[in-house]
Amino acid sequence: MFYKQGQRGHAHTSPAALLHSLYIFFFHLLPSFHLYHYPKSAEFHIQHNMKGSRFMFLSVLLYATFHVSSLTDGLVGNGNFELGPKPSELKGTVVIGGRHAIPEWEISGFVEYIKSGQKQGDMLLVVPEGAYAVRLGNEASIEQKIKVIKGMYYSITFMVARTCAQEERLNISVAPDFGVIPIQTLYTSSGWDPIAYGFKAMYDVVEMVIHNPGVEEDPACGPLVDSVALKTLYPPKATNQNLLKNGGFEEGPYVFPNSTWGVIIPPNIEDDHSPLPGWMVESLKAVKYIDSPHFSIPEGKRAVELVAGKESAIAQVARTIPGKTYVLSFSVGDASNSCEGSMIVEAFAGKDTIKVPYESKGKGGFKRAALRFVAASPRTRIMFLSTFYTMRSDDFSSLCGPVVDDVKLLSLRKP
Ligand SMILES: [Ca+2]
Ligand SMILES: [Ca+2]
Repeated sequence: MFYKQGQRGHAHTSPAALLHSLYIFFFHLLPSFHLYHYPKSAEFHIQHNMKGSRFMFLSVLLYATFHVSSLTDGLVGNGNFELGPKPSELKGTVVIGGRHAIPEWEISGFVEYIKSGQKQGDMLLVVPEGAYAVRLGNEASIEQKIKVIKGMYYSITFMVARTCAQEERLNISVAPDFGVIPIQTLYTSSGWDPIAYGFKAMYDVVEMVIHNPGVEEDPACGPLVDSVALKTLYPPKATNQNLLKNGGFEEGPYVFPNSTWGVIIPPNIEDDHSPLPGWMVESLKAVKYIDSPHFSIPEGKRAVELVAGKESAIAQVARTIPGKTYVLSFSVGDASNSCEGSMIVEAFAGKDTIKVPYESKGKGGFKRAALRFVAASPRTRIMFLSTFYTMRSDDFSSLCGPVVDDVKLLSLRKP
């Protein structure tokens, strides 16, 4: 079940091929138009200084083809909830205006529209983005239909905060998949965790539902949600340069450009629909996905930080040939986030293991390590975890840990 490379490869190449043929088509048909730049999501853009019917024709066609792309790699419609219900649709903070009271969303159940600075009891509610967010009471949900490309992989990133002491959970679903995300553990001292969820689009239009399955006595309990964003994933394949997929973690969920917290990849994620393509997050707790604008990264722009000791692990199952010798090499470092002390990363390849000590001064840096092993079966589980829990020296409420990046698995020709 861990190998669906054919599908993934297809999903990866077809939009690019389509873009390319459209580019060629328009380049020859309309030589005065310069398709000068491929932007982020679908890598496509046109100049805005055009006029006339040909431009209309072009834009209509492009809109029809690329509307989906314009929705990806960023907030979904009103994903930051800055557009709110009319005053008549609110009773205090409670949305009473029906299913469509919050623009772009469909809501049901006890949904509150929260303004930054509002108080709940003696707690001041902080909104992570802009001035507004929503709170989902017992059995409340928010839902949005999103145009996607059937067969493609996507990740959703959203900000969530719990409000009551009880264990809270969120059920996020994009039919037919769903995931229940525990939010009893906060990974950031801001109180808001950016959380990622991955899915494969089974339809051209999918319904993304964020639902609070909780049944608390206090209806005002229930998580706050803000900044819902979507990103297309291009799951990388294993190659003869690396038997692991996405070994550098460069392909992953949307990271809010202004967020200094990284993104939480929640636990119990299977390879098929991981927001971190190729990788599973095993055991009880999350790993953190970090980016180079805000953290020290050993290779490229992205890496993972093992923030929950032995309770969180990332893993991938690689195809191996029994009896053959392999080398698993990787970088261990720190994210330059005041995460100091003696760290140990444990790497596993099937039953073989290596412990890699790393002395972190919390200022960035990394070292390479390698584990040589003989494969015992056609599939070898590669796994990483941190031996210890670590806290940031500047913030004792934030978990942190060693960074793992640039993971390579190669077979040795001469064992
Ligand atoms: Ca907001
Ligand atoms: Ca990397």
